[in-house]
Amino acid sequence: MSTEKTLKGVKMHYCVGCSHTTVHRLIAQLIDELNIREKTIAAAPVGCAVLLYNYMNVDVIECAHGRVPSVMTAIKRCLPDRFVLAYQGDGDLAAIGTNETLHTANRGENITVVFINNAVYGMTGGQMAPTTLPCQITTTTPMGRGENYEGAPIKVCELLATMDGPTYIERVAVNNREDIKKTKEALEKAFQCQLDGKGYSLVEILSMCPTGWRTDLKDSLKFIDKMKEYFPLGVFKDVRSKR
Ligand SMILES: Cc1ncc(C[n+]2csc(CCOP(=O)(O)OP(=O)(O)O)c2C)c(N)n1
Repeated sequence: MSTEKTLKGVKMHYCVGCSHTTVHRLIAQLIDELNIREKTIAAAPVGCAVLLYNYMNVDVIECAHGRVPSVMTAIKRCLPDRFVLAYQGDGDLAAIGTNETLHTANRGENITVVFINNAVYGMTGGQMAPTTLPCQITTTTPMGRGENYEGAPIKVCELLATMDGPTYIERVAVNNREDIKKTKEALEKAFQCQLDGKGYSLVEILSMCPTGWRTDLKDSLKFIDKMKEYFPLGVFKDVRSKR
């Protein structure tokens, strides 16, 4: 095994306060700690993390918007010994890719999904996402998201936990040191779930997007607390001991 580190020493393009940076770092640390760099294939989504391959020293495949779970299903089935990591935003996973997400989870594919919930479409300018909070102002909901018109936010963990297929589903956040620690622990459980051949795992991470939210860093941290009221943190499904 090479001793080369997973995180490349290059400047990232993400905005100040964006949580993609933190999550990339946690993932890269874990890949190094678990010594799986050479067997990892990551999927980059369409969204702000589209340039993931610039930052991680692993094989990365670029997928069409929302199609990450289907591409990763194919890769894992053809190369079952590889560690397959799906990385997706909320627009990618829960809007254009809802269908793929539901069926991949329902089939219990042995893949790991990292789901970045920042409550907006970041890359395209802060439009409403399926996870945008009620009353939240975005560029496409200038009066605030109205539940009667735009519908209520989709709770992905709760939804997937109703299915028999998934093995491990947890929601975490990265807005303070304690939550970042818990996020790493959740990611490790999800990674190990796949490495042990136990099936589908998903970790949803409540993430900051100060640019898309039009907030400063202080208010962005407060907004995560608001997100936690609607999207409670915790484990929604864990049947690892039964598989
Ligand atoms: C088929 C297709 N439809 C729409 C787009 C435009 N598009 C690019 S990124 C994006 C949304 C990304 O939002 P999200 O998945 O939440 O990721 P984030 O940028 O917030 O990290 C959209 C709609 C596209 N590239 N391809």
